[in-house]
Amino acid sequence: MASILEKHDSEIYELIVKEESRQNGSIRLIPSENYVSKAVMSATGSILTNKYSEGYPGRRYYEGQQITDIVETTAQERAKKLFGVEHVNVQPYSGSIANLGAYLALVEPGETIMGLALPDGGHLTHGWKVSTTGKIFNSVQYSVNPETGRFDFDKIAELAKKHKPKIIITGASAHPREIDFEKFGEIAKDVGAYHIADIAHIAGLVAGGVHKDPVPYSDIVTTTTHKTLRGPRGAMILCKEELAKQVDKSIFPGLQGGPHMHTISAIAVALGEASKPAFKEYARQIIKNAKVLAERLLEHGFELVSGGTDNHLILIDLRNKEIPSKKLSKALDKAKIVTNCNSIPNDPASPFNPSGLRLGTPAITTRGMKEEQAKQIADYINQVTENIDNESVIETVAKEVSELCAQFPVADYFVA
Ligand code: DSN
Repeated sequence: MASILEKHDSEIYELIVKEESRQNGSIRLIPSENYVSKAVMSATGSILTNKYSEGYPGRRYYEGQQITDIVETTAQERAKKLFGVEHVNVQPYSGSIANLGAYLALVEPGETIMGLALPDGGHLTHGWKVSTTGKIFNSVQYSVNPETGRFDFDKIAELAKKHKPKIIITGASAHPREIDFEKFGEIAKDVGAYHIADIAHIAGLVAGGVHKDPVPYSDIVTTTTHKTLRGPRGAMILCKEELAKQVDKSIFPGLQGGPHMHTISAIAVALGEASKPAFKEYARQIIKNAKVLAERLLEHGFELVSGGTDNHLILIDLRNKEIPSKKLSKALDKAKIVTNCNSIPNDPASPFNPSGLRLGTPAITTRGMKEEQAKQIADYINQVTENIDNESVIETVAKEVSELCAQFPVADYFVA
């Protein structure tokens, strides 16, 4: 496939090869990123991209659905089994659409929803003011305790009682601790709200049995498929049978046209991979690596939001280091360590140059790195931080990172 692209469009081919080399030659710590298997990549790039399939299996608007119906049903069945749910919609193009679709399946625009504020680790689509979800709904935002970085359930319950939201959204993009979906479920029940759990970041941890399961405590679960779950860029909505019709209608025809069958087939492949015992081990190792990375960073004097991690993610509070996070993330990028700046709870700084740096271990764990390498990575991060203006130290770290990456090769998934 690669050689066809090389002959047909060498400009794009070369860019993809360069990006592959960048991904393989760097320590990728952005917690929402991963490396998919060759099999997932192959399904994503398959001829299924040629097909339109508006509707759902057995009820399509165009003909020629003999195979696509089976592909979609297979993805649904695998997801139902893996997450133990009654109904799954595998069509959302992204997590943002999955979330909007889930809200609109349950409530009308103008009604009240309540989600975690973006600077406190929430997601734009949990009702943050610049997102459509913060504009078309009456959005109330809850926070974490800025001192502890943890949820204060009494305060959240009080806020829910005051505003009586129709939906409470849980889940996060930058929360380093296990989320107690049961407690959130109780708060929602007490005020008569639906509980939607967005498990985009932790879906692989839930599937691997190393994070509390949201399914028994929520009405709808949304997730992307490409983070810890290690599938293609896509999303799913999981729910009880009684909500199936309204969820499906909300996605198609409510928000989308034809589903992306190539993506859906790759989701099926990823779900198959996630149901294997090796995936459970992968999920366990993600957390072990994150814990060691966090402990070593603490030893180097870094402050971490909530003091550590229970999951795949670490949020460094850089204020004591007095280094702008953008400066550090750029220096780390030069050293081939790829992270992202992130707001921290109660952040005094701007969202484009906030006070936090977000790290995660899903991608390094996929390439086989373990505790020893996680510790070494913390040492590199410290070395760059301590020598932020010293180009030669940064170059030395970059060389060492290249050598480390060479010892943990990523499967040659494109240039085959
Ligand atoms: N952009 C994703 C992340 O990095 O967490 C969330 O959608």
